[in-house]
Amino acid sequence: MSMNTFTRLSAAVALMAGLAITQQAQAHAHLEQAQPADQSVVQAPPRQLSLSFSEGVEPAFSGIVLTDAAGKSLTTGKPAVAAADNKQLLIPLSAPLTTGKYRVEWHVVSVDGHKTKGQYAFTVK
Ligand SMILES: [Cu+2]
Repeated sequence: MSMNTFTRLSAAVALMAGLAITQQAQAHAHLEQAQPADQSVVQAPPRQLSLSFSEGVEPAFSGIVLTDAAGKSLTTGKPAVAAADNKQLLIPLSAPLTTGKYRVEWHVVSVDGHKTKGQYAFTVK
């Protein structure tokens, strides 16, 4: 194999690897929208948290940790996906949230088996 062929082959392999990584990143479940939304201030305490992802998620392997301003984690209901949309993860709240700031740390496994996580915060007025 001449040096020139080797260089071109290496470039082609590097390009394909790059494309594969890009496609994989796009297939992961990213949080697109939340209700209550990130950095929002809601007047009425929400009855549930709704998280909309870019991909379908597996509710059995997905969930959140909800913490109050003092950093105490609160008990939440069992995560489920919306009946007509497995991209939407719903977490019922067992008790109404009192006034204050809350942090949501989420983790999901998308239908392709990839794990993603993140966090956001909202305030109940
Ligand atoms: Cu993925």
